[in-house]
Amino acid sequence: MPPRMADDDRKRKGANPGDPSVAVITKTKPQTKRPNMYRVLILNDDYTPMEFVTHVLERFFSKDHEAATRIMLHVHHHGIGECGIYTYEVAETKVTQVMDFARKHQHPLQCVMEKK
Ligand code: TYC
Repeated sequence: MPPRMADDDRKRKGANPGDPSVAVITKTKPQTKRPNMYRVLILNDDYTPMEFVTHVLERFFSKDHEAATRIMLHVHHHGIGECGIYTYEVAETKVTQVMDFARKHQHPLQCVMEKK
């Protein structure tokens, strides 16, 4: 003799996984993954003119003159500083633009990116 069940349990017993009469509702994962972000940094050196670095920050990182000067002086005093945070391809483009521009003007300014 099968063991006696409560009414609720007996009702639930009817349909089982694999039973074609059972509609399975699958939860789809919300597609809200954030992209990896990359910090673009400039490095200090002894030769690149301060005004050139300030200009680079205005031209390629859309900083106003005050913000650009503040970042340039931070790099001058601390050796390295953040220009902005971007997705991989944007960060890569910024680094290339800065390096090409510095080379064109024969300045040793270095620009790198690092994963956040
Ligand atoms: N140290 C440079 C100078 O005295 C100025 C400078 C600032 C250079 C920031 C690079 O990323 C830099 N002329």
